[in-house]
Amino acid sequence: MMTKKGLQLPSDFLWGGAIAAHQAEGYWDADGKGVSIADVLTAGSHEKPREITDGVLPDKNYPNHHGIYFYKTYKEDLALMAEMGFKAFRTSIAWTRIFPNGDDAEPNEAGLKFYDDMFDTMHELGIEPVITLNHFEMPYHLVTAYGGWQNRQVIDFFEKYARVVFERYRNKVTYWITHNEISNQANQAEISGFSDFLVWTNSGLKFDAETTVSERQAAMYQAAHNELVASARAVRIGHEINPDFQIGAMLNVGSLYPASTKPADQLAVQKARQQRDWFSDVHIRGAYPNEMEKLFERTGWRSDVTDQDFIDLASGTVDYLSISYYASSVIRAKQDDDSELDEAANWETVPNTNIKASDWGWSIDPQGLRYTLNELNDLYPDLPIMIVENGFGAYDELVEANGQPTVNDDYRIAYLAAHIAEVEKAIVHDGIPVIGYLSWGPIDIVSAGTGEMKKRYGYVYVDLDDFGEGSAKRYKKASFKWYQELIASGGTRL
Ligand code: BGP
Repeated sequence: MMTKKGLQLPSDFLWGGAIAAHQAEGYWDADGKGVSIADVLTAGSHEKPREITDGVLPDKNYPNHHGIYFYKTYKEDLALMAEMGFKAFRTSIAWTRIFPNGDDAEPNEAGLKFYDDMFDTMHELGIEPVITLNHFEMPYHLVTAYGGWQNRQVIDFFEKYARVVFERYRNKVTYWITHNEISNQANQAEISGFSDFLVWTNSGLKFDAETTVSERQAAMYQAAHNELVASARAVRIGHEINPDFQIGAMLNVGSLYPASTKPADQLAVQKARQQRDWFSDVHIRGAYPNEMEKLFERTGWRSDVTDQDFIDLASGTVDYLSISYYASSVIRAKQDDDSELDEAANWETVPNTNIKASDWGWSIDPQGLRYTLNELNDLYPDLPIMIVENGFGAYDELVEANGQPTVNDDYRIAYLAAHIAEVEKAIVHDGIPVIGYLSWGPIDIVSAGTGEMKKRYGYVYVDLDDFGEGSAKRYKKASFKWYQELIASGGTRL
């Protein structure tokens, strides 16, 4: 335990944690809730990707159906967060609790009431809600009947949903996020082994073996465009409903390094960065950057646009940028000479031999977080940044200590302490306006990527296995006390 003098953060710094409705709530069909795109995902594992099924089949295992039963336990769970001293807690509204099919004429009152009660509980506990509108939770019906986000009618359904919840919670929620990790979709085909999963969770798009790369790209960029227009319209409406709303964009931003000093690798990493940053450019500057317009001119990949779309994008810019940061990547040019290849696709990731990785292969790079915060601040100098996801997914072993079950999760404390130290340097030394740090999964939840329960991030252990079997009891891990003391010390007691 070290105390760092001089790294005192602002007293209104938002310490806390973040989850998503579909990974925690369970009760997937209770009180009028409809089926979401997360509800049709089977459990996977480290080795086996989650399967996207055609609706909910009786013979399959769907981990999002149980989550950690947060729908019924949120009061006790939030009390544990308050005990750690949380100033803020991020979760999402499950879109399907409000509009079960997405295109319903009227919202579901039982769903609205549930979040009323949850936000009231947070305020009673002195916790500021940070609320995501769309965290991999699109109504499944919008996929089967409309084709997901590639259909611009979905923009209208999202706008209606946003308006309903903004009006309902106008005095209960100040911090909003439109889409979770919007950057994790387009152009992922080339770089990520689980891109089918990301394209599904972000856009509701599913491709078969016959779909060509070009067809995939066209569908993904069109879907991303529609999501961005929907976000911008929601931001504008939100500000009309309550000018004090702080509405943010949310991007996954791993830091990106070139594999070598070869010029082709520099160009490759630059192109990879442009692929990452255009989403934030549209959200923050209200327009696509040049290189993306050129890409679309060359390829026709974003074909369904209207003049009004560009007016909407320009008039619905966000108040802050929120990010998830877990790991960094090393980028290498596939070919030194890219003349035979679109340069935007001439890159791939390679392992970083200088740093260690988690059991799931996610590199551990705390300095990369400071590096990335600096990059973002260079791009968007005055914009507040909220870190809304960072954490260490690990296998935990429940042991007895002083007659109580617990987990000695020193590895998690080490990861978090190292990352928070870099955040503090970014604030105090580099002058970057980081306004909050919400660690991912402060209570164990179902992993989004694999559907496993055993990939745990929490300060609180939840006694459930991958199949939802177990007592569901909550136990404090060693990291619980550590985070509690860290928050109480204003971030100095790392
Ligand atoms: C982000 C998602 C979260 C979360 C996190 C950790 O991409 O926004 O929903 O789950 O990653 O990923 P995983 O659960 O796969 O470990």
